[in-house]
Formats: sequence, C-alpha cells, structure tokens
Amino acid sequence: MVVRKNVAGGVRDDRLTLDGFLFLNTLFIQRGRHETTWTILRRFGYGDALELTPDYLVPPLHVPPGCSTELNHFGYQFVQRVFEKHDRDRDGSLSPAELESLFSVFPAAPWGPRLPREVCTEAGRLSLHGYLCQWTLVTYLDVRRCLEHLGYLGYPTLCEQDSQAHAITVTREKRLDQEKGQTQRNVLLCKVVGARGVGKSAFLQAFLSRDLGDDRELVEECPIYAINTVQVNGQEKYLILCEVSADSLLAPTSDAACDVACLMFDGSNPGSFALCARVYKRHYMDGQTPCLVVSSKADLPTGSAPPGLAPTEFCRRHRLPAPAAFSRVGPAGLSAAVFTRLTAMAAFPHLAHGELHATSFWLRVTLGAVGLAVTAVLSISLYRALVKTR
Ligand SMILES: Nc1nc2c(ncn2[C@@H]2O[C@H](COP(=O)(O)OP(=O)(O)OP(=O)(O)O)[C@@H](O)[C@H]2O)c(=O)[nH]1
Ligand SMILES: [Mg+2]
Repeated sequence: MVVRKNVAGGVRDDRLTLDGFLFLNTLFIQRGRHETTWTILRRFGYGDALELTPDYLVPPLHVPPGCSTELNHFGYQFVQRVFEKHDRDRDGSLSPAELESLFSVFPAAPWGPRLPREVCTEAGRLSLHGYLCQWTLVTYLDVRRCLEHLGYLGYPTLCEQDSQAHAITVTREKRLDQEKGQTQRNVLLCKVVGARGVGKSAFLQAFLSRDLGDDRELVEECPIYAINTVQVNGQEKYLILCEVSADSLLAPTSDAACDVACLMFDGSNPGSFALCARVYKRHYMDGQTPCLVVSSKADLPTGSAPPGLAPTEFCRRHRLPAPAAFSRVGPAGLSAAVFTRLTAMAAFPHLAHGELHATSFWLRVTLGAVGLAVTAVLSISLYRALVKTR
C-alpha cells in the first residue's frame, strides 16, 4: 500500500518492482528497522561485508571418490531459463552483448576466452546447445565453481530451495557401473592421448565441427577440453574430450582415469604409435577402461611401419578393436563415426571389446544350456518322486 502510494510503478501485477523494493528498504532504514533489510540481505546470501558468503556460494556437497557430478533436470531447467531471459532478440543464441548481460551478476566473467573453442558456437554467438555444454563441462570438472555460478544467479531464491546443491546429481561410483556393465551417467570423459603433433587438437576441434586452420597461434591457444553431445542407443550423452600429451601420462604422478581412452597415432608416421603402446601398457592394460586406437591423418598416404609391433598387430594381441581411421579433412561422417564409437565404449564398457563380448556371449550361452539341463534333471527327479509317492 505504502509503496503504491509513494512510488509510481513501484508495484506491478501485485509484485514489487526494483524501484518499489528500493523504496521499501529505504523506508525500513529511515525508520530504524535496519534488521529487516539485513534479514532480506542474509536471505539472499549476503554477509556483513555485503558480499555473498562462502556458505551461500559453496554449500556442502559430498562427492565420494569414483563419483562424478552432473546438472540434474532442475539444474538444466534453471540455466535454460537464465539463457532465455538474456536472449533478448529470441534468436536462440547469445550474442557477445547478451552474454555480457548474463555475466553482469558475476564478480568476474565466469567463462574465459577459451569458451568458443570448448563448445560449439555459431558465428561468434553462443547457441543454447553450446551454452548447456559449457554448464555441463564446468559441473563435471569443477562442481564448486558450478555451485558458485548458480549462487550468483540466485538459484536458491528463484527455485525456492535451501541451496543450489539441489541442481546437482552425484553419480554412483564408477566401480558399481563397471560391476553392473552399464552406467547411468550422462557425461562421459574421454582422454585423447598421443605423441606431439599427431593431431589431437584437430580431433577436438573436429568434434565441434570446426576446422583447426593452419594458424599455429590458434593451435597453441587450443583448450584441452571439447564437449558436445552424441547419440548412442537412442540416448543423448555428453562426451568430454580431454587432450593429454603422452609425455604427461608417462610422468610418475599422472592421472589416466577416464571412461574411455583414445590412443592416437599419426597414420602417415606409424612410428608415433610407440608412445600409444607405452601408455597403454602403463595405464590401461590391466584396468577396465576401454581403449580405442585411432590412426589419424587418414587423408595422407600411410607411412611404413618401423621395426617392432605394427599397430594392427598390437591391437589384435591385446584384444583391442582394430585402429579406427580418422581425418580432419574429408567426409564429416567418418569423424562422427569415431565419436559415436568412443561414446558407446564409454557408456557400455563391457561391449567395448569385440572378442570379449563374443566370449561373454558364449559363456552366457553355455551357462544357459547348463542351467536348462540342471532344470530338466531336477524336474524329472521331482516327477519320479511324485509318481512314487502316489
Ligand atoms: N593432413 C592432415 N593434417 C592434420 C590432420 N590433423 C592434424 N593435422 C596437422 O598436424 C599438425 C599437428 O596437429 P595438432 O592437432 O596440433 O596436433 P596435436 O597432437 O594437438 O599436437 P600437440 O598439441 O603439439 O602435441 C598440424 O599442422 C595439423 O594441421 C589431418 O587429419 N590431416
Ligand atoms: Mg594439441
């Protein structure tokens, strides 16, 4: 009432406008009711220094080892609403100015200049798809940062939840996925490993349907991550490609953990395969991570193999799928097939090895047959026993 009387446009559709809100708080302060304004500020996460408090920005969220973090349905719904709010011209993408308006509630731009090389963009504009990919990447790699971002955007208030942890799903342990032979994860990580210059960055950019160009500067600037969606078995999964130099994986404290490993060598220089073989033996040979060997630069003539184990022979001996050819030039379908294959291997690791699959198939057939025979023998014995007792 008091707002309606004193501020033109202070109330609209029975709701306080910004002017009305500021007037009301000025009134509280003038009348000595500071505690009311403080209560409001604290409710929105502000501390004594009038800054959002760490408790508000990073609420507790337990992520046990072997688990990963994803935005859930509520999280995606919320960030999509934020996108739509800032897409003023309703063209389905954010221009640099629209992105700046979205960033205005953050103390610093939440996503750096690498953004256009990590997700799909269209002529400098960020599509909803690329935007959701970016949120997915941050949630997966750094959930604290994601919580902070959701906090700045006012998730708890706008969604009427205690904290923005409500927007996050912590997946079950990977060990359990491996035991059950399937995953509920929607975000999968693929490490792309290979010697210097084999074409890892080109591979990441092809995943975003972008050509690397010949500009070395751009190559140096390339991020180590690229994220996109891939359809497998009628499901849409987010696949994160992470470029890793093989040298770093041969360092003593290296982390090779991922859902699928892509071991890349240059098909025009098969000598580059030696490093893939070393990384495989060091990290993946005795583990459960599926591996796909990729022979890059398929548009160039195949080089002659140096003495030692040829890639195809190595794969056969280690029961790995035969090397998949890839080229950043040529039909897009060729590269799309590799990305689908990697995603399928990550999502269904027990199907990754053709031979293993066949083995388990025959094992199941054999066990099934044994089971049937046992049931038949038991049924006959039971029948005989019943006949005798009559
Ligand atoms: N012909 C051909 N050249 C390629 C292909 N992919 C990459 N290249 C070239 O190979 C060189 C190295 O490519 P990058 O993608 O930077 O290789 P990288 O593995 O990321 O290299 P580092 O990050 O330095 O280890 C560049 O000059 C690319 O233009 C391809 O499919 N075909
Ligand atoms: Mg590179």
